[in-house]
Amino acid sequence: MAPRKIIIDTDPGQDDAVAILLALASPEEIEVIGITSVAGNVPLALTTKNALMICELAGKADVPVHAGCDRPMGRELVTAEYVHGATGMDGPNLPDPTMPLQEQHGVDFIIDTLRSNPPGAITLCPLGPLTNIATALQKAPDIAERIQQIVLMGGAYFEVGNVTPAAEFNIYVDPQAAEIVFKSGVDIVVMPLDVTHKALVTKERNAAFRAIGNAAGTAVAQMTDFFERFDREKYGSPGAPLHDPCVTAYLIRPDLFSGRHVNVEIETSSELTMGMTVADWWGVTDRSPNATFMGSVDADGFFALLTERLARL
Ligand SMILES: [Ca+2]
Repeated sequence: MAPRKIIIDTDPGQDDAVAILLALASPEEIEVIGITSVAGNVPLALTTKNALMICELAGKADVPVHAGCDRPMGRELVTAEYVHGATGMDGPNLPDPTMPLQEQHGVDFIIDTLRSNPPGAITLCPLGPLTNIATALQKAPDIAERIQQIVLMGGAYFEVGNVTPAAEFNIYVDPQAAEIVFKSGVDIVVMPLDVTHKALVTKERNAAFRAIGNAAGTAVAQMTDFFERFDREKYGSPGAPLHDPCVTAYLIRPDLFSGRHVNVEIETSSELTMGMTVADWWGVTDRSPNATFMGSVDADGFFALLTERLARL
């Protein structure tokens, strides 16, 4: 089978970095035709720089990287340096990137790529706030039916919020964008906190990354060393969740994940629950299902896949 063509839309972010490395290490299953950056974990200038650094770390300086939107559609930008550090990717000491940033805006790259490929050929993989994807859908509504699938990290239901009591960070930062995406009619797969909080980097799993011995494995171990202190303190969990790599792992091994095809609506008006993903898990409404909302992951299988693939870089 030909590899799946994807655009990764991202706000790196240590866990974004791991997600991108996994994709770039898996050319049999995934062809990364471009990366678009968005403001989220840190401001756009930093997420863009980090995206370039990750490509170079993977030895893939030929992947086109495009800078996208620098702020949410309807709100002030909220960032998360308290989780990811001042650079957004604290931990390893990576060199400044030398590969070029593409001139074209990320949103236009998404639109042009979808229009110039056959319908159903391109999957979008958003790992941050949905600003670029929603802006593209708004600017070029014709692209919706050309998107094969959107596989995204965002939201939460049983785990509820990580940035407010009700909302997960990516959706909270740009709820208006999320609403546009979830109402787009595109086939959507969601990796919420319900899944990602089951993908914890324990000491043993991080030791396995370190033991790979290549630059990518070492950098991933150092990133995890940095951000796990936050989750240990906050949740008392045995390690940090690896949120975004669930998206790229799904493209390689969908069998590792299970969930339900349900209706998901985004709260955009209540300050108290702004950005909440209201997932009709129990089917208590007659609202039409619009997303496959994942609920669990085979964590051992997930980490075995990650370790095996990072060793290829
Ligand atoms: Ca992210």
